Amino acid sequence: MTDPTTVPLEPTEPGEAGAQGAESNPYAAVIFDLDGVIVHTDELHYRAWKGLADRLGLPFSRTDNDQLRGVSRMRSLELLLAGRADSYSEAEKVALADEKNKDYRDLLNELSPDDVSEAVRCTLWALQEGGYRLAIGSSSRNAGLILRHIELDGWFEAVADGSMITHSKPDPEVFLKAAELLGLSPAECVIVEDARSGVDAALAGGFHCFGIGDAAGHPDVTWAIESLPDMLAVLLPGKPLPPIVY
Ligand code: B16
Ligand code: MG
Repeated sequence: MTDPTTVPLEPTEPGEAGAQGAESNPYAAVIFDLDGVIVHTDELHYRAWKGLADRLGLPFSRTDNDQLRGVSRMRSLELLLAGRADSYSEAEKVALADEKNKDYRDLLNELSPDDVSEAVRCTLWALQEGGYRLAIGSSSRNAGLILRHIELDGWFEAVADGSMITHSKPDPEVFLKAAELLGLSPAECVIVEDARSGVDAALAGGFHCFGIGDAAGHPDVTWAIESLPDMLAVLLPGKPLPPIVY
């Protein structure tokens, strides 16, 4: 990960108070992206989109699926249809997106608490113990359902999802909504994202942002991390990594 000692923790507009045990920074809350950060649904999205593409006789690869991270459902459909998008009416496109979503929600039944890594559980536990408030900022309209399947719904004080916004990432709307639900300013919240469009959204909203996976390669991300517990070195400096709790 990026050495936190080389990344100045100087917010442009400091908040009033950091979390307990983190007096050296201004953050009171952590807003997590869901898909790709808390749980990996890429393969389930792939299977649902691939089924639709096959029925339409269109090519769709896992590499194509990677391009849809953080992208809204309707925008994802436009990308899948590519040059053929104009052959469908708006009503037909909505019906196609609904068809994919029905298959995807059926596939979500495969998700269980076992799909949440120990690294994720450990990080959430440590942040909560350290006094941070936790929230979700996800483009997915299925965020609530996913959280229920993985049984983490009780961990997040606020959940802003795709059903509450008109503009998807890279627009900052979903993160601003999460901050609003928490009653905090962007300077008091830090974002965790796996998609480059999500990092753009965070920065556009005035948030500092951890990038993991593909987002770690974003040139402007505040901190690039390899695994989720790496963020604890920044948010809970000097504290030993807690034991895995589940
Ligand atoms: P849905 P995130 C995003 O969630 C996914 O990364 C993206 O692949 C998906 O197209 C989008 O949600 C919309 O999802 O069809 O369930 O509404 O990464 O922002 O948590
Ligand atoms: Mg994501």
